Amino acid sequence: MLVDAVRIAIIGAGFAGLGMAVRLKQVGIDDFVILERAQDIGGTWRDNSYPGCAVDVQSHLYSFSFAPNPDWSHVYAPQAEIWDYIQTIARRHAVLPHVRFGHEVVGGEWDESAQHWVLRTTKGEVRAQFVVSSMGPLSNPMAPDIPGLDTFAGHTFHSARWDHDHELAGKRVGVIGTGSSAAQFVPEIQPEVGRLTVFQRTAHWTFPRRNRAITATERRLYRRVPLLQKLARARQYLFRELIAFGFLRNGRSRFLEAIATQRLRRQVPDPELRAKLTPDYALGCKRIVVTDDFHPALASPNVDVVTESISEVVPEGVRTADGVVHELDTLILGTGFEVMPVADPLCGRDGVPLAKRWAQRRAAYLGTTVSGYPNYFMLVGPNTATGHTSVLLYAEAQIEYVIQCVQHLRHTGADSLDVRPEVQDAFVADIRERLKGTVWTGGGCASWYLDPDGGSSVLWPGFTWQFRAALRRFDPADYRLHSVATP
Ligand code: N01
Repeated sequence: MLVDAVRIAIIGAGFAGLGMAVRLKQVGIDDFVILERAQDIGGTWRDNSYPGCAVDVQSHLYSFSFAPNPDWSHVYAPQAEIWDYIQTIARRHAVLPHVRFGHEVVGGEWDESAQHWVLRTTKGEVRAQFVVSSMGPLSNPMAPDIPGLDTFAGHTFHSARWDHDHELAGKRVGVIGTGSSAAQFVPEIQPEVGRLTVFQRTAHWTFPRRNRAITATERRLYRRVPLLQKLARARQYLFRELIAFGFLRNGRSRFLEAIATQRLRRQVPDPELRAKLTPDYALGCKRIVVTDDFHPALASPNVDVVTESISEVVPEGVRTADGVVHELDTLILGTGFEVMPVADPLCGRDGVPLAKRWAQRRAAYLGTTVSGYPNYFMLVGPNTATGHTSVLLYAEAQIEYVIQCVQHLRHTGADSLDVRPEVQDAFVADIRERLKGTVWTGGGCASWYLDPDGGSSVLWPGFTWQFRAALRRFDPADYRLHSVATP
């Protein structure tokens, strides 16, 4: 069995993992590998290629501050361009030679005596002093738990694994789900399909997107005067931080809801359909769908929005609770993803896999380190998202924190650090307390943000600047340091 011994093993060559690699290179750390299960880099921006796939946070903000791109074609760049950006920065910073493709991490243990991780991958063993897990918070598509799904006689696929060889023109197409993904691909396929049946379990609040092309003059200016691009990014950042004000208190954002309701009235003239599309919970409770064309597409003559709950899938199509069978040729699942690190297979000091430890609720210190898992870091781990802004703001803060940890061990000569359990517990208790006063836990909705007990181990209950401030300075007092010589 192949044994690779490195200082740092990064799991996942998606946006965050590659960002980590670029920053390691920039600070002069070269002794690392990126273990990637697929045959190409890009993570979610490689896998999600459905029609209309694009970012719903402005691209100047949805990119790394240390790798600005003055050439974004649109305010909200399409998937191909984001994937290209990821590939460009990976090439420019020479991180591709570090990527081990086809290496899926299937398990791993912390070796206490040697003070390093032993990772088991599908291509052999990798030993590393540090592990940075950047497996993506939403990387594994989730099929809905609907009886009979595999009995469907037509063709089925998930939005995150779009079947581009499957012809939709003129077909009877069903879509399950009305979240951010469906809101992007439904307007694209609606004009071409014969009949579109959209199964909606919960109405989502939407918000204007107003995408536009960035002119050649603007791009030239951004190239010549980088400060202008920084200012554009700062403006977008501040605007999104303002939105967070509404989410951090448990009340209704009447102003934003009024904007969304007015728009729905303009876009959907039919009162019956409008009633179906009007949410009955506070805006922000579920992730807001940023779109201008989803509701107009649903109001098109060849579309039915079905709100009866689905009872089963049958060979002919989908049967709803009222007994109606909606006959279909193709069924597209826009049903979202497994949430976060439940997939993480590494075992800590006590031999318990993280996935098992977190079966009920995920817990980490600063969303980044986990007590009992020495030298283990997560990017976009628990409580590192707010849904209103760029997740890369969180990832970048974590990347810098990881670098500080690695450098601290080098300076002190210690081999490992492990967050003190009492520090982690106090942090998690504080997060839980602060979440109680937010729209996410009190806004009257069910969402993938929530844990079974009604709390959330996904969301950060504050502004992004608070998260960044919390991670700005690594405090050794939060950790126990070990070395082989002095256990
Ligand atoms: O998934 P979702 P998504 N029966 O989980 C429904 C990111 N993203 O792929 O609301 C019937 O939001 C479910 O219904 P309900 C972004 O973070 C980003 O759309 O649970 N329906 C819902 O309508 C986003 O939040 C971009 O009642 C079922 C839908 O399926 C995240 O990815 C673009 C069901 C799932 O919505 C996920 O978005 C796209 C069932 N059994 C996505 N199970 C950007 O632009 C689920 N549903 C960055």
